[in-house]
Amino acid sequence: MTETALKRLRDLPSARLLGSGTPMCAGCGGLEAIRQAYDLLGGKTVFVNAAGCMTLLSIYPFTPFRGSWLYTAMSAAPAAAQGVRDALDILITRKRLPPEEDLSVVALTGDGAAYGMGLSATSSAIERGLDFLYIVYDNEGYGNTGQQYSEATPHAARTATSLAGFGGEKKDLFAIWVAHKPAYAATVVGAEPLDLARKIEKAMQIKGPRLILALAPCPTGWDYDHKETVEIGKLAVKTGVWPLKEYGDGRVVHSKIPHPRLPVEDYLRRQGRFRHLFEPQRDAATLAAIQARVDAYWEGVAQ
Ligand SMILES: Cc1ncc(C[n+]2csc(CCOP(=O)(O)OP(=O)(O)O)c2C)c(N)n1
Ligand code: SF4
Ligand SMILES: [Mg+2]
Repeated sequence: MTETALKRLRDLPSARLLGSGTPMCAGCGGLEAIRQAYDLLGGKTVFVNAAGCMTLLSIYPFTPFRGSWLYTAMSAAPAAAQGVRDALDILITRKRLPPEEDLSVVALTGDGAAYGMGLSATSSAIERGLDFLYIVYDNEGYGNTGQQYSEATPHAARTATSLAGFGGEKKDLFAIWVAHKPAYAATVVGAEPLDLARKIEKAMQIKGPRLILALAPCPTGWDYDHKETVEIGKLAVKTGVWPLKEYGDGRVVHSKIPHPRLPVEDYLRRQGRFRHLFEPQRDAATLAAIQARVDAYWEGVAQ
């Protein structure tokens, strides 16, 4: 990269150079999770990456991935993953690629693609039994374009397109995957690295459609100090807002049950996107409704 190009990247507001000279926000929880996953997945992979923050990791002709990387439209990652998988299989059948040099196909998208624009393509890919791992970094909004509301945005969170801060409920993508009976599905967060690593390793042993759904605390979109990413990720788990669980062999098992479960306020009040629930006066009704929904979820879980 030329000095001029590097200078232009360094001068981007709120951007920090990481690794390959990539402009990403400091404290990005999505990057935290993906980096940990990549340490295990390694270079024998083809990453099929739909438009979003993580497409900024690769700036032509540079990429931090040791394997291959392919950029797709927001809705198309699972369809592109099918094409890549088919191409690899054809090469192996024609003996142009030794089976031991086969690559794992990994779709990588944000929540805007996974919960919304790409959901139809995802459903079809699972239905066809496509052998791929789908990693979603869920920063609960269209982060790359300024944190607009997505179908993963939690109720009452302020976004660029829901100023009053009251949208619908966050869509349950894990449940949608489970309804398709995939080979494997799991939720993770970068702040719980052992749980994340165990689930990635498990997913790597299985063939078929597999989901790793990572909550991705986002200092820029969620409006908090970037130093707090790990703390906020841990609070998402300790308050029960982000249940850590996995699906396989026809049943869902929780990998971590928070005991005692902290009040959801401990998580919400750390983030500017929920500030209107506390200032200028406390919105007790909305806070109670959010707590009640989390309580209801855990009441249905064998403790
Ligand atoms: C069909 C389409 N509409 C809009 C865009 C512009 N766009 C690029 S990235 C992005 C946000 C994607 O959100 P998400 O999938 O959650 O990833 P994040 O940006 O949060 O990493 C949008 C809207 C696009 N690339 N394609
Ligand atoms: S906007 Fe959020 S998800 Fe995107 S790079 Fe910045 S911290 Fe990461
Ligand atoms: Mg997003």
